[in-house]
Amino acid sequence: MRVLIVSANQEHRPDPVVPLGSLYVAGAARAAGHTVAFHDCCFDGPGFVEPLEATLARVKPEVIGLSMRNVDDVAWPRAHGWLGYYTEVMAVLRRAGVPIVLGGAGFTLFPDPWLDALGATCGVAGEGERAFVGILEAIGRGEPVPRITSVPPGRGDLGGEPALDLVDLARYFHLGGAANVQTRRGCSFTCTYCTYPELEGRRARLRDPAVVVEGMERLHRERGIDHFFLVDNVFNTPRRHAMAICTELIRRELPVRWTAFVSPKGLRPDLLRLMAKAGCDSVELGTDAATPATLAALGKPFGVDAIRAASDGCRAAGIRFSHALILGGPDETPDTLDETFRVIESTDPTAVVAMLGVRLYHSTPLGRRALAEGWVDKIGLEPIFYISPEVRETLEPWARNIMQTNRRWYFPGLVGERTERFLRAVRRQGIKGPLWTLLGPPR
Ligand code: B12
Ligand code: SF4
Repeated sequence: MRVLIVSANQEHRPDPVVPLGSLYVAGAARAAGHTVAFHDCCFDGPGFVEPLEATLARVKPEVIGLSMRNVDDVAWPRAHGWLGYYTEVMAVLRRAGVPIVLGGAGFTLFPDPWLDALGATCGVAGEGERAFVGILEAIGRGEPVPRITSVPPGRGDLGGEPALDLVDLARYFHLGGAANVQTRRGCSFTCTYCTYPELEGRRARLRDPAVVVEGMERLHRERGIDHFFLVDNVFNTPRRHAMAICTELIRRELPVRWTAFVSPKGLRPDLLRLMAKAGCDSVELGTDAATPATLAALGKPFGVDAIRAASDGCRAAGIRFSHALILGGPDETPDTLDETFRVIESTDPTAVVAMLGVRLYHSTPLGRRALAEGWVDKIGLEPIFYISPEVRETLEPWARNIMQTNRRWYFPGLVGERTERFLRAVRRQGIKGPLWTLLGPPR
């Protein structure tokens, strides 16, 4: 069957990111014997219609898969949603007159609302590799397909390879500063606002370290990629897997740098040293909050001591680190905001990336509580944020004040066009790795 997969994502903040998920799905469809073409809208901007029409005319697909990574930018108060844009993409795709299958993380979080809004044939909620191939087979046999194929979290197929040859990886590397790699899926923690367990399941599922590192080595050898972003939700759990990945990188003496998300929980100095030896030069700590009250309200599995220890461990290992924070959530008060600032500053991070308010999803404990207790009437495609009543009026001015006086504090919801232009210009100079490494004072 002739299949076209369209990656709609056009978000360039903080960087354009390789559409890894849809490439896994494309790889699975190709491995199942289908002829797969890929159309990437990422760099087409508002003029995306013409190139998309040209691809439809050239490929003449029998089935289209539309990948929807982002619903919005989760960046209050700016908070930009993508519903209008996806509607325009669908209007073009519909003209092909063939079945359209929706998928991706953004779709998985709101399958019914998306299908209602966009009127596609059907969608896959969850990991798409096996489910998409199943849908192609059913369509090929002329059988009806369910409106939503739900893949239970954690039950996807981790065996395949992403079809990286179908995208312009060099352009992503140049403008985004990294290529993506996934070494595992799943998270067993229970942070109250987080969608990751719904997207990836609660049990860690591991890729073979030798296969992961071999893929990195190939990209380095054949395409000169020397910086990777590990998209694993928490790289340092399970610890033995993280160590196995590092050991394999060291064994192959791969001269690459990489960045990963890590949790302060159990981030021990020996692992950090091994990560540094294996090429890790920066980590994003999923700190979220830094007072006992707000850490508890977000369900974080660690305390302030762990935040300090993790920060010290990064510094000792020579790894630059940022704290990712979510400010203004449950139990936030003016005092906890100030305390968070003090604690975070005392760890002397390279940078702080702080979201304001908590984007609500109906599948998370916090979203369910918000609906049950009447904090909000509805959670849907237009981003809606929980902000603690005690800081509702003061959160934004508090953050603006910090932004003006502290270079290393970065608020995606507030950042101005000037800073963004600067960061884009820096990227074009060939700087690799996450841009937050450039925010703080020179070291
Ligand atoms: C790593 C990551 C990042 C990294 C990316 C680094 C990089 N170089 O790639 C960074 C930190 C930069 C980042 C930034 C952002 N991110 Co992010 N990110 C993630 C994360 C943890 C993993 C994404 C990933 O690569 N997954 C691996 C692939 C294999 O999985 P997948 O894409 O989901 O694909 C599978 C399925 O979705 C499905 N599928 C995908 N496409 C298709 C197509 C079809 C047809 C079918 C059937 C199925 C299908 O099958 C795939 C394989 O199983 C997810 C959360 C998560 N756990 O998924 C959030 C997530 C995708 N990000 C999110 C957001 C919002 C953002 C930002 C907008 C935040 C911000 N303001 O900075 C930016 C946008 C960046 C951009 N340019 O798009 C949201 C999107 C939901 C939403 N509210 O919109 C998520 C879901 C997190 C969340 N809040 O719940 N992100
Ligand atoms: S915030 Fe991080 S540690 Fe917590 S559930 Fe989500 S992915 Fe897991």
